[in-house]
Amino acid sequence: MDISVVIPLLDEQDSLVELHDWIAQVMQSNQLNYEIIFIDDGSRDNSWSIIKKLSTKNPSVLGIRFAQNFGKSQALHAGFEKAKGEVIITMDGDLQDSPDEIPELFQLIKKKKLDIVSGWKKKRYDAFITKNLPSKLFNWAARRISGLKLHDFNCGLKAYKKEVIKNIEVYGEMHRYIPVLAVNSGFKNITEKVVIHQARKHGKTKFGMERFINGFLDLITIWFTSRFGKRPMHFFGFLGVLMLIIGFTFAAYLGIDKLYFNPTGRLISDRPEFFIALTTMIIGTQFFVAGFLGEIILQSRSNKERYHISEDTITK
Ligand SMILES: Nc1nc2c(ncn2[C@@H]2O[C@H](COP(=O)(O)OP(=O)(O)OP(=O)(O)O)[C@@H](O)[C@H]2O)c(=O)[nH]1
Ligand SMILES: [Mg+2]
Repeated sequence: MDISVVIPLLDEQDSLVELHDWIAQVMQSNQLNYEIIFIDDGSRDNSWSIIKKLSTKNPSVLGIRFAQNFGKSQALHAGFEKAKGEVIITMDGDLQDSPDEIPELFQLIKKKKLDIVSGWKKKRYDAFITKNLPSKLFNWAARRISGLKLHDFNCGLKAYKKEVIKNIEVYGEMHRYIPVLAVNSGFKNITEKVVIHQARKHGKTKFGMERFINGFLDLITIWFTSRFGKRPMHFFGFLGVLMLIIGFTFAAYLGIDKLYFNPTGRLISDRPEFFIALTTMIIGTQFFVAGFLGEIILQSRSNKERYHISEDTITK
């Protein structure tokens, strides 16, 4: 199997047949072995019955149906689990990504030995204020925080070498950051390719402005987990120690001052230093608790999740 096309979708009944026919035609004319995996994420329209019909007509069509809406990342994850192709291509189900890009993406991964090729909708057919401008800001922030120089994190059209998707866990709404997750697991050969983007023909958009806010929060999570995910105590312990040092310094100052220099002066509990000492010590302790909890959670995970072995490993 050369290619698995993974298509997560929600309520895209009007696009599916055209999308399927187009992909099938591209695959045939390029003589590629393929499968199409549609993941219907709890659609309330006729998407699922259309997928069923397509799969009886074409044996290369598979369908996964979620019992309710679980989100695009979960859909991608389910599709990745099933995918058998050497190269996995994800695309949107709304015909905005062009299947004509598939052969070139496939060649890039195969010939140039790349891990990921990420699509870049350089010329977009979307509203400027509500979509393009926030998207530019978002991508700028994502580049700064992740250190990965991609122009278009949100693009649904991406191609992966099989090992990549079998080695990373997409969860929550992390589908935007699969390349970042991949880099964090040691897949460094990532590039981007300008892809054709088309205006939405049928149906309506599923993501509003909240995607940029959620996307930004996810970015902070990614930053944190990539740096300290495997050693939470180094992060929380550092902050905890800092807080406790501040707290103990103030407490010692108050005690020495009271005992030796100012025994008849103001009550300790009347002085602002007392409250600084108190709060920083409490916060410091909480940081430590957070660190310990993090370490305990980490211990309970299997060792397999902690590293990924490169293909170059010597086995005899
Ligand atoms: N599995 C799954 N797929 C979804 C969900 N929401 C959207 N999608 C799919 O993700 C793709 C992108 O969603 P769109 O709403 O088209 O987002 P967009 O392309 O940025 O927005 P438009 O330009 O307005 O189309 C489409 O194929 C949707 O069907 C969801 O909750 N679960
Ligand atoms: Mg779309």
